[in-house]
Amino acid sequence: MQKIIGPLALPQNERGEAFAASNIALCKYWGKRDNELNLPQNSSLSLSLGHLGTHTIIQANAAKDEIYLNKENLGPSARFSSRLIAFLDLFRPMPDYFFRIETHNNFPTAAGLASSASGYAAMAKALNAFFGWRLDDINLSILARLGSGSAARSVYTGFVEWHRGEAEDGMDSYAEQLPASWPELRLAVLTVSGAAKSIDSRGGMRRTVETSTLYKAWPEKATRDIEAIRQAIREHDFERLGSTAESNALAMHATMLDSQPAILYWLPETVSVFHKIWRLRQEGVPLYFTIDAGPNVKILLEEKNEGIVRSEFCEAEIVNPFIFNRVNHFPESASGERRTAR
Ligand code: 2P0
Repeated sequence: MQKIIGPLALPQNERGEAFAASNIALCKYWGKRDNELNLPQNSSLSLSLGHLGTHTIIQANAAKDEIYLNKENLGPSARFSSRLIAFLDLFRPMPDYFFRIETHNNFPTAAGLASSASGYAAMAKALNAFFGWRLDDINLSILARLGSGSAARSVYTGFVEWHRGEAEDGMDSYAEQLPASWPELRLAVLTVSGAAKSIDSRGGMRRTVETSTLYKAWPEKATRDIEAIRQAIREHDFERLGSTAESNALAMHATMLDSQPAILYWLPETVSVFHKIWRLRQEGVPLYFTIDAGPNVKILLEEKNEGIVRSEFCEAEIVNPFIFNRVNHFPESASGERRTAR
């Protein structure tokens, strides 16, 4: 940590403010080689979720940390707060220094999007603005990773690769934006259930690494897939992109199913969506899916097929991952650190 921010010091500004977009991995991060530093077993590659993400404001506070999530004042014992407070402890200039955090997700929590990804990326950026560290994106990505692995990728927009790295201290495990744009690409977020998961990603990953015999094959599969996805992005080859992402997601879930006890995040409705996508594909509509540690499905599609997706999946929210340069994410908020909204 000190390698990045130097000795702990008081903030240079009255407040820090930032936005970070959520992301969905096309080649997944599943399994850690270091549970403290969130160092992954394999590199991963994601697509950002356009205007969907987290906006965070940090200020100093007297007496205690105060944390507001979507305008609700959470107590210190809430799970969200205790995890965030542990992260903030890394940056506290002295033990009796406290923060006031206001964080707001502009996507429904029930949508099953990874709020820790955009949440810790926005937090790292807001801390950077508050303390006046002037960190570059690579160092911000390392800080965000300490809060949540997938947050390393949410520091950026568009296509992002998080390098696994080799170093024990994690200084080479950070994300970078790929120099690529794909304006016709769309992602449809399909909420199957907003119910809480039986096991969170962190616990699910740990159990998979410790007990799944299939997991041995995962890092090699992910390495092959990430190369195929990079090539598909370079060539704008939608079928290759979609089929590799779908296969990668299914392989990740196969390792979960092979865990002891088995982990199954899917609901019957999830599987029905898979069948519907496969049927539509057989009928000539190029749609592919990916799915994280939950029951909700994300559909990869091209702009020309938006109409079909809207009529077949009327509850889907379609996002344009490359729209971030045209959207004012939080019109009600004051100006501040908005580097993702450039
Ligand atoms: C991903 N997921 O690549 C994978 C795919 C879920 C399935 O990253 O323990 O919340 O905070 O590092 O980042 C979710 O795990 O886990 C995740 P921690 P995180 O997006």
